[in-house]
This record gives sequence, C-alpha cells and structure tokens, in this order.
Amino acid sequence: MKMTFRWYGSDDDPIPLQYISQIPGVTGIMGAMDRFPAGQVWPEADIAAYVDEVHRAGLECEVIESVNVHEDIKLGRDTRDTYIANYCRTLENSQFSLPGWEPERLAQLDEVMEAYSSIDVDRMREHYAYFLRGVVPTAERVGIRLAVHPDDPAWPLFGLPRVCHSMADLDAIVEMVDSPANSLCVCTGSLGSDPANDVPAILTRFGDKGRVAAAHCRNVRHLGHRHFQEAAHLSADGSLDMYAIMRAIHDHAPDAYIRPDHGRMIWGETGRPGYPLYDRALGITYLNGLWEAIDKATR
Ligand SMILES: [Mn+2]
Repeated sequence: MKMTFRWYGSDDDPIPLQYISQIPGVTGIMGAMDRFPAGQVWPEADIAAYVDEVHRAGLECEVIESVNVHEDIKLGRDTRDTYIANYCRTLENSQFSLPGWEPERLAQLDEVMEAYSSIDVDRMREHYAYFLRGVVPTAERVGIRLAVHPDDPAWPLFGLPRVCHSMADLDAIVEMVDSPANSLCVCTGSLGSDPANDVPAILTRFGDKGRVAAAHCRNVRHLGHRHFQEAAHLSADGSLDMYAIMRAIHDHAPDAYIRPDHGRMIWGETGRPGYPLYDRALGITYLNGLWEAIDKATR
C-alpha cells in the first residue's frame, strides 16, 4: 500500500505541498489536473512541471486521476477515434498510472442529455470496450495502468446509462480487455453508497485477479433506499466497515495506491469542497493505524 493525497496543483489548490508532506505516512500525490477539458491532450510540459513541483516537495507522483473521457467516445460518434488518439497521446505524455464536470460540458447539458437518450447500457458497454481496445495497448506500451473510478453514487442517475457500480458491472469491465492495464480504482464511498455492494468482497475478488490498481478509502452513512450522507473516515462514523476494507486491501491488493477522500471542513478551514487538508489528514492517520494493526496481527 502506498498512501497518497489528491492535489490540484499550486494554481488551483489552496493546500501547500509542504503541508501535505507533513501528514504522517503520506509518501506521494494522486495528481489531479482538472483544468484540461475532456478530449484535450495534456501537454507534456504541464505534466512535467506538475510532477517536478511534487518531487521538489519530497513527494512521489506515480498516479494521475481524472483524465476524463470525452462524450463522443461514450456516445460512439464518428469523432471518437480522434479523442481516443488524444487520450493515447496524454498517456504517452504522462507516463503515469491513470483513472468529470467541465465548464463546457455544463454549458451543453441539455444537448448532452438529449444525445444520451438513444444510448442504453448495452450500447454504453460497447462504446466502453471500443475505447479500451483503443487505449489499453498504448497504456501497456508506456507502462501505465488505467484504473476506472466507479459511478458515484452507485445507481443510475437522470436516465443516463451508467455501467460501473456493481460487482457484475466491474466483472464486465475487467473482461472487456484482459490486461492489468485495464484495472479498477475501488472508491469505497462510491460503491459503498449502495448497501448491496459488499466493498471488502469487491476488493478481494478483483485484488485476487490483480486488477485493483488504486483505492479511494472513505466512509458513508446509509440513511435509507438510495439515500446516504458523506461521513468522516472512521467505521464508527458511517455504515462501512473500514477495518474490513483495509484488511481486504492488505490481504488481496497490497500494492494498491490508496488515498483518503471527501473530508469535512473543520477547524475553520475553507477550500475546495471535499478536499480539505485537516480532515483528510485525520483520515490518513486513522487508515495508517488500521494498516499497522492489520499488518502486525497477520504476520
Ligand atoms: Mn472516489
């Protein structure tokens, strides 16, 4: 397990890297650069500048999040091959492992919703497989593991075809292209928002297949059918068994990159919603405590 922290870059994130490097147990950043719209090639120079800055703070930068997939790929439009080629170029430019709402997508929301009216889950799976067949060979060649983030929350929304929120969905995805470069980012809060998803069992199943590349470790509290609240990380604060989750990672996906997620704003902190310093740092110390106890008890 490598403990990491999401950081948006010095222009877009109020948390200095020096503060992150002071969180006990954090060795690296799970990098996020949401200033690049979906479909655009991330310039090599921008990625290199981001990584260099992280390295200068004494942190590793081996994971990048949220290289978002353009709508035309999901919709299977004629232009998709251009965007798949752009995605491959971003992979080549980044040389990391990888896994959105951009302003231009929000502006076109009605149009996008209309376009999706003809796409059911089977079509979406076909388009997803086409995308994977287009990008996985490049990922393999440059030594990157793609890791898909599950739907959040774990059920259909707004009539859109969502194909990544259950054990069966994840089975279908890993089978689309049988390669470690087609892996999962198991977000415990996203999958765990549906009590029907047994998150430790998911980690165990796909960990044993070698397909858990990363995990977002957070808790949620179930309040009723398709009703939940974000919670602090501790098992006692929500409905997920964080011990069982960390145990499954320890025993079945020991090399996964993990990070805390969706912290609360506490102690007067203000910043990007869900991505504060203090509460995520508390989450890390808790997750590291679980890890030490599990590791020593299972030796
Ligand atoms: Mn997540």
